[in-house]
Amino acid sequence: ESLVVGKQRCGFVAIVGRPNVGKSTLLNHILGQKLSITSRKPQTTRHQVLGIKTEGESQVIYVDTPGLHLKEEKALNRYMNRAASSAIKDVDLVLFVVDRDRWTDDDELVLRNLKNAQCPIVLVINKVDRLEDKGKILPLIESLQARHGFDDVVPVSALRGHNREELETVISHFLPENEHMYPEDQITDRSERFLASELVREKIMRQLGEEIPYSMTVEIEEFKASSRLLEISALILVERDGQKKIIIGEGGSRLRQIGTEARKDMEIAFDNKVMLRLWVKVKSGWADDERALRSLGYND
Ligand code: GDP
Ligand code: K
Ligand code: MG
Repeated sequence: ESLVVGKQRCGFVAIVGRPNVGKSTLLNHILGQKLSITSRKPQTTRHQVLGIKTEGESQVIYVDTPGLHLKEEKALNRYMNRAASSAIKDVDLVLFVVDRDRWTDDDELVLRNLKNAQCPIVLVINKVDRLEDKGKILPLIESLQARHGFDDVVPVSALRGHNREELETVISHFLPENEHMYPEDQITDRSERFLASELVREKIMRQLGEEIPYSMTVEIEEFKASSRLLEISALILVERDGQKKIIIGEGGSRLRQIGTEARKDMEIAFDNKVMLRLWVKVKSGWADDERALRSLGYND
């Protein structure tokens, strides 16, 4: 009688692509939990987020990245580009996510950046649920393959879950033999404070979209657990007084709605009753001030 014990596999997988192709949606779907915030607004993801998934002998450590983008005037943009470029170093696999048949200059920029990657690259064609003509997918795959020679190509719908398991099977083939780095029930390297601030930021982005610039930020001032509930105070920092008024809304109605939605998500995420207080403050010019960015934790 012999006992066959599989060797553990563990590796880092970077999810890259221009803003809005569905990188964070894909990661959340793979993890089966909301970890990375998503919205229709580009640049919702501002920090590098690790998502960890362990299944049997394999552990995948995903790195969701802020999208690379062309404008570099502001310190915040420079930070985001640095984070996105460094994500493709020291990983075992890159998932290059594109949006079905829409190829843009930003995709081109990301592809150019990938020329420096030392690891295999899998092309993930997302949002296939929105392809009007499914017959277009094969010619698209062929033309992208001819230009780059990807190690594999997988069409998916991150939102509907279509082909997710196939993608995970492909990923597992690229994992090196390594011992697991995290306990099997851990899904992120981020703190609960960080997740709380991201949930508030997501509600604001979703409700206000274009009215609020991506330079808006959320700081958790208090995160206190008592026997019966979690008390969380969050400070929303904006650049101008007009933006503060928009977030607060008439008679505070908008802020209340943001608070209610964020609290519901926090109660699910933290499995606890939550009392959430929100404040809005104007901090002018912070997005262009490297020192202020560092004091808010944007240091890489
Ligand atoms: P990211 O900027 O690349 O992280 O993109 P997000 O994950 O934030 O997604 C951007 C938008 O695309 C959101 O409105 C998502 O709901 C939507 N989206 C993502 N994946 C899919 C998909 O497979 N199908 C459709 N129809 N929409 C998707
Ligand atoms: K987005
Ligand atoms: Mg994202």
